[in-house]
Amino acid sequence: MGTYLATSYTIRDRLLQLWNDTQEYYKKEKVKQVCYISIEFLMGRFLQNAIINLNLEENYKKALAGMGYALEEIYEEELDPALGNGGLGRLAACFLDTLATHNYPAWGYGLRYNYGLFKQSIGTDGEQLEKTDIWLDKPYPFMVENHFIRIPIGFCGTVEDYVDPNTKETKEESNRSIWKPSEYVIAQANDILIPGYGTDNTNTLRLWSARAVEELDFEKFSFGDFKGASEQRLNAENLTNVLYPNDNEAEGKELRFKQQYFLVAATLYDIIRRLKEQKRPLEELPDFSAIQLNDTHPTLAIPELMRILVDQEMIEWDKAWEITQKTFSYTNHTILPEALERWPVKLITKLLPRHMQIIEMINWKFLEKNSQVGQNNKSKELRSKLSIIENSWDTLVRMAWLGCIGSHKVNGVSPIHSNIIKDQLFSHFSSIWPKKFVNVTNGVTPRRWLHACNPKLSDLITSTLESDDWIYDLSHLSKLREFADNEDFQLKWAAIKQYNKKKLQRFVKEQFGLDIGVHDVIYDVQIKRIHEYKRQLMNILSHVYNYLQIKKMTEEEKKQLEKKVVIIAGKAAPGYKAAKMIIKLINRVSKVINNDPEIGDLLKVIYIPNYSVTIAELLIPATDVSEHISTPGTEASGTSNMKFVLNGAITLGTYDGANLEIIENIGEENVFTFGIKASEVSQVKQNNIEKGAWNLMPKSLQGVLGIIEEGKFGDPEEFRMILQELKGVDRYILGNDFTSYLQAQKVINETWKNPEKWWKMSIIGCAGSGWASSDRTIKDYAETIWDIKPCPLPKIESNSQLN
Ligand code: RUG
Repeated sequence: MGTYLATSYTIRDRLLQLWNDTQEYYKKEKVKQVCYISIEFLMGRFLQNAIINLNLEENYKKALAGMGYALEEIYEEELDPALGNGGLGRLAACFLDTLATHNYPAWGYGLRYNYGLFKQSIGTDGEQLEKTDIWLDKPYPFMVENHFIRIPIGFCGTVEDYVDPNTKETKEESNRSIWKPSEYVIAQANDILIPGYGTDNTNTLRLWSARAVEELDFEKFSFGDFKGASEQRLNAENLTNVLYPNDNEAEGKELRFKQQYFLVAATLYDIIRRLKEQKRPLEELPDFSAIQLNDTHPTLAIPELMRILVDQEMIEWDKAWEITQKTFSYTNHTILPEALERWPVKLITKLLPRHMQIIEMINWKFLEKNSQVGQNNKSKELRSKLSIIENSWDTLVRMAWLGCIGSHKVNGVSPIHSNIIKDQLFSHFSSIWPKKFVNVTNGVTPRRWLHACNPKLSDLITSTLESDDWIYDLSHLSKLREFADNEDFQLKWAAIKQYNKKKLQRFVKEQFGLDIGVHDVIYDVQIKRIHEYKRQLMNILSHVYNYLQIKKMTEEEKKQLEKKVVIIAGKAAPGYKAAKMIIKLINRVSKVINNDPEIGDLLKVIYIPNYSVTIAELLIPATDVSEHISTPGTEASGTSNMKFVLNGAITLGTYDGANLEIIENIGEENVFTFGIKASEVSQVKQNNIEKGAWNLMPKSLQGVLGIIEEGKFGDPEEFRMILQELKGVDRYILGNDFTSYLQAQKVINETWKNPEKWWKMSIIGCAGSGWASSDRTIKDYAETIWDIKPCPLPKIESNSQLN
């Protein structure tokens, strides 16, 4: 730990200087910035990223070797902060890397949770176990507490009429009121410095942590009430204690709501403070900063900004609304109904009484303008579709509606997803504002997801292209196409895959004591959150089927078979019963298959616990086939599909999310596709409901379910819920897609027998991944939504202090 800390502090020192220079320069230039608000930032390890971005890896290696240390081993000592659940938080982290790399003036704003996403282990019965991730237990050199930035955030209390100090009158038409919160919590800034690759520009990720207004109640303390004396502190700190462990599912807890408000209130205060520092009026906010709302979690920023403008800054409502809409834009990341946040009006009224009034006013004004008033049913129907407030089991505020209405642009994250939100989820809004809805396809940073995690492949690409420009502009990869058939190049390419597979092989041996082969074995990997729509269940059921087939084979037939190692990793939300059952089933199946001497090394199934960014960095470069098999229309984009294809894995995928972009860019002949299209899903679902999924299920799958019910993998009662779902309505249409999924696996096995074809597909995949860079994504946002421009720090100014 000591060497790791010492190394990290040297990097931090350098970053602090660059950061100071950058911030001063942005201020001087008065450039427009973007503020990216996200309740999650899944950053991954920092040290290697910073050393690489600052182009210091060789220097550090040499210097440390001189002292008897290996830099790679020092990297391994770093913890991996888990301040995110999955794709949404990791996307935000990729964006920060790109923004700094391309010199965009940018800020990330999030929460510094005391406990990250739970640590997952697997119990003796195959079940998921959860343990608190106390990541702040160890020093974390890359986060700096900024003592100058402490902001009081109010909650609850009352709302009073505004009285004009001159006329002593209240004016209803001013829409102005005074909120008097009854509780306060302090938001403390913690800054993580974000270095760009090959530039001095260093941006900020500001994470807020909660503190009490008064750390200790001295009166209580002096009367011996020690517990009571620190009660306020504990209550306040509780606010940013935990990251809610849900991915694609809304969490309806009061504390979560408070976290959301805490995040946006502190952030807006900070942005406006910086605007005022430049002595600029509030009317200039949209020219000072674009604010991107990463999903609906930060949409309370809309009524909060209205409150600041109208109640505090005395700006007239319509003008305030114009500023607000021009400032915000909102990204939708899901259409799954369970993930669309809706907060009870009662809860908002209790915690943020003034904000509830503002939301009602926004809604009223919007409906007045956009739905005909009248008593006929049609206009009532339209009003209820458009209304931010929904009357269902409770009176609820639809946060996605608020996001749409309060922003000038709304984007989805892949073409198919953006079309669904425009034509289905928000069709009523897109007919009012056709130009508001746009697509910005997700991307990943090539620095972390190829250059750093797969150094050998990175070197091969650089030497082949005779330039490392691709690290900065991924479209250069297209030149690799020329080498796709080249035998010598294919051999080098394949050798690197073998090297990465060996690394993974060693890990598997160390962690699980399991021997797996490398050379003639297909590594088939599915790593992502465990969710019914992502269909890990279909994956494991297919391998039960394959297992049963192998058991029936003669020794001769077995010799013809391709060997396969199936790897699955991912966490399930602790309250998500079906997902936890799927994990248990995977582990039970794995135990039976891996210990069956008749199977030997023909098939192995490995569940890797505690999936993280670091584990992904090990697995992705070692993968031959990567699975992205969600039900069409459910995965908004997916981003690991891009990381895999970039690293030469061939996609086994459905026609969903960004798989479609992969298909379009590299050609369907280079992807293993299967299953139906999104447009066919509703018909299949309807058939399942009408005829019963069991009756429509292929015999192959019925047989697999039968074996589970016979108790082959333990008491079938433990899997009752997922089995019943499959036999009943099968919402994610596993039954329908099972046969073509098995067929695609056959095609994979056949293709594997032809190495030239295999490596050609692999190389073409990488060559056709230029579009998958987050650099392209950010350029799209900057040009079509944020209207910001790069502002590179002049080299001489900053370096003069450093050299
Ligand atoms: O599930 C989506 C992924 O499809 C997507 O790639 C990612 C980034 O856009 O966001 C994921 N997501 C959506 N995570 N949480 C949500 C809903 O809040």
